[in-house]
Amino acid sequence: MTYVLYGAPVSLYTGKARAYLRRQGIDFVEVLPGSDRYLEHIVPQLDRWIIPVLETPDGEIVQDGADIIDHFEQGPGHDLRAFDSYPQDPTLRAIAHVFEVFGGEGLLRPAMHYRWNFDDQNLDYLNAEFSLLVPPGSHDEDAFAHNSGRMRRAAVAFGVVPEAFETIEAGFEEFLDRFSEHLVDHPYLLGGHPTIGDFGLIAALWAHLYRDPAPAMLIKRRAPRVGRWVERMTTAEPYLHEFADHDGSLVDADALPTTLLDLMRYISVDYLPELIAHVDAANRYLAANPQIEAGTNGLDRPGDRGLTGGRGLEGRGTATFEWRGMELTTAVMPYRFWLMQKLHDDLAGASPEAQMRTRDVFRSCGLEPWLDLRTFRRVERVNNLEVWGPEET
Ligand SMILES: N[C@@H](CCC(=O)N[C@@H](CS)C(=O)NCC(=O)O)C(=O)O
Repeated sequence: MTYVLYGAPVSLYTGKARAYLRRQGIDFVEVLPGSDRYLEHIVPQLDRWIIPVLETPDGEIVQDGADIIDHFEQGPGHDLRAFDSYPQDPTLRAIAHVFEVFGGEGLLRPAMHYRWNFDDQNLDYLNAEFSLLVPPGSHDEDAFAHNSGRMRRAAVAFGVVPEAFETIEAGFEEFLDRFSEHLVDHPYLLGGHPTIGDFGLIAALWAHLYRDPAPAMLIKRRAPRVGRWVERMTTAEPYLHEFADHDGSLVDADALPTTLLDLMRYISVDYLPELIAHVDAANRYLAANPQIEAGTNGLDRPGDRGLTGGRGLEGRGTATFEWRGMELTTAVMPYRFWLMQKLHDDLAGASPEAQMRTRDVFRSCGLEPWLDLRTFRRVERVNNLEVWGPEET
């Protein structure tokens, strides 16, 4: 028996888990979510349709990209991986955590925009690719209309509205330029090997932005180095070329590359305002709903992932914030708090000196508030669902 990854080429979050397994040299096979095995064996255990899911050789089921990574980094698969994906240095580790959240969550806006608002270039491709999400033979126009309609509504919930299109594009081009600059001297975000920061970034950058026709062309034309990083992140063998002589070490936390600091500054503008607004909205919601029992998410359909359930912009579970000179309203996702807590927990375990140094770095990039954002109740994951923990005392 080997590991089985249930996922699909077109899925953003599958890409994170797949890149991790490949870079770490872990033996696995990928099985589609339209397969009998997924529908009859996995869905009943999770009580919802969601990818990625890892099935271990022991039959354990792990849902969620970050949990799949932690199965190897901190769990029973520890001996199988090739390198630490969490940097030992507390400052580098905190930075890696930021990019994990930004890559999977902050880059969702361009990922959804470039997928769903370029129909001339993308639609035939997406129609073909979406056939892999459903049981063989069941893909037709209606199935695609249904699934793509849901995804277009999800895009709106992430802030992809016509007034924002131009700003999303300008922002993503700036990101590509900054990341390209950084990749002149570094094969990966933090130096000689990938970290969870890279695995976060590859989520949006693989399935949507490097594979879908419209953004793929943009990356190839504007940012070939980013394209090569994507390829480097998605092969099993070393793919280093111009970095063949790199010693594989991570950057010096006391002398961080200015190109990395520039990327962090980018995140402070592009994503931090949203995260602050989401934490605020969640705290108001938690204050108004003290009846939610610890260990549950209080939703009618516990498998829903928005703060108040549902999938679209349904009024209550949203936050409105200033973003690049405009007002944006997006759906609040507790999953992001759970990822953010990992930074807080790790940093709390570091020495006072390391905490101070990290704070100085974050302050210099406008990211200091990230270190202090807390929801009144922690987000926990129980039975592969995000739930609220007890009230903090
Ligand atoms: N944070 C989650 C997110 C997973 C997720 O949103 N997966 C998408 C596909 S990329 C999905 O299964 N969506 C199903 C749906 O929305 O019904 C993870 O990494 O597992």
